[in-house]
Amino acid sequence: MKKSDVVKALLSECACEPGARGRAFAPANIALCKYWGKRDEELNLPITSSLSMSLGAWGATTEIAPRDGADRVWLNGGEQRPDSSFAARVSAYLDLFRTDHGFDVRTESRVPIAAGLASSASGFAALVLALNELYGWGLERRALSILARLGSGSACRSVHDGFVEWHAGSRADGMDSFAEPLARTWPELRLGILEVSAAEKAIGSRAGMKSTVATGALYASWPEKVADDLLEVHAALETHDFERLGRAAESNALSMHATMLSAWPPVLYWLPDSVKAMHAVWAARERGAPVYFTMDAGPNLKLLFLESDRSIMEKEFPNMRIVEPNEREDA
Ligand code: 2P0
Repeated sequence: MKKSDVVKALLSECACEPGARGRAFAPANIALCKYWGKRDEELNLPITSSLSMSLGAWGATTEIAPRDGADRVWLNGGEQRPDSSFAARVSAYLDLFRTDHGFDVRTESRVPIAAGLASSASGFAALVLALNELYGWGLERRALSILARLGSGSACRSVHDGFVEWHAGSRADGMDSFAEPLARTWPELRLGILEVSAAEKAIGSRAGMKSTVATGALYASWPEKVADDLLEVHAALETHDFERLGRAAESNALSMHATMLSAWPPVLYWLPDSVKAMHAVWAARERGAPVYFTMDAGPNLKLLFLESDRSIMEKEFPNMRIVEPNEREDA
């Protein structure tokens, strides 16, 4: 099945003619239980479910308008060359929706692109929400989540705020593979970004994932690990048990990286300073600071802690940037 078949099915009753412009914001998200591995690469259908937390005002705002001629794509005020990977990916995605015109697409992103800080997630989610405005589709979140997934898997979680679960689904057309927000909230939960490097990573997550699934000797154990961790995270969110949450998230992230290390050629996103930072987290925990980390397809650490421990954390990690997941900035 092709992406265009899914689009056709979801938009069969929607207008094809764009309005004057659409504009929307979508938050980045950090997975507490990770998505790593696809059962369908065309539709970005995952092998397992995953669970994330959206990052409030940290995300992308996208404005889109139709234009005559070729697409023009801007990122943070700078026009991107049409053959750049960013513009090419945006244009290829827009091919799914356009008739015979181009688009003017302007994205302002508050997250470093390609440094494992989920920039494609907020970018594609904001683009889909902006398209929904532009065309006046009036689609429900479930359909928007599916459309966002066609751009980037993790983007399907960024159409929601708060804690979000992406159901893996089992259908070949992916109509049961979408994200839903959880009813649970946890206003005291904080995320600290420990940036080790903002440089573009050597291997993209798409290629890293594919290679891990194809060759990772440990990958067979991953679905069971995710199933266990999802139960743990749900239970921890129900009872606001921070240590249970932190342990499940940290263990899930390290297990994901273990599957990558078992691939050939090996996939390793860590830099020496990433390992140093992990030891710093464990040392802080030994000293009694309730802090855990998670990591994505990049060298940076994301620390989980509670607002009540903010001053201890600021002392332990003076370079950390704190994200308040409940702070919201509307477009
Ligand atoms: C996640 N990551 O759950 C995991 C953890 C990275 C590590 O989702 O190929 O950019 O576009 O579906 O969504 C990054 O992968 O990959 C990702 P595609 P995506 O957040």
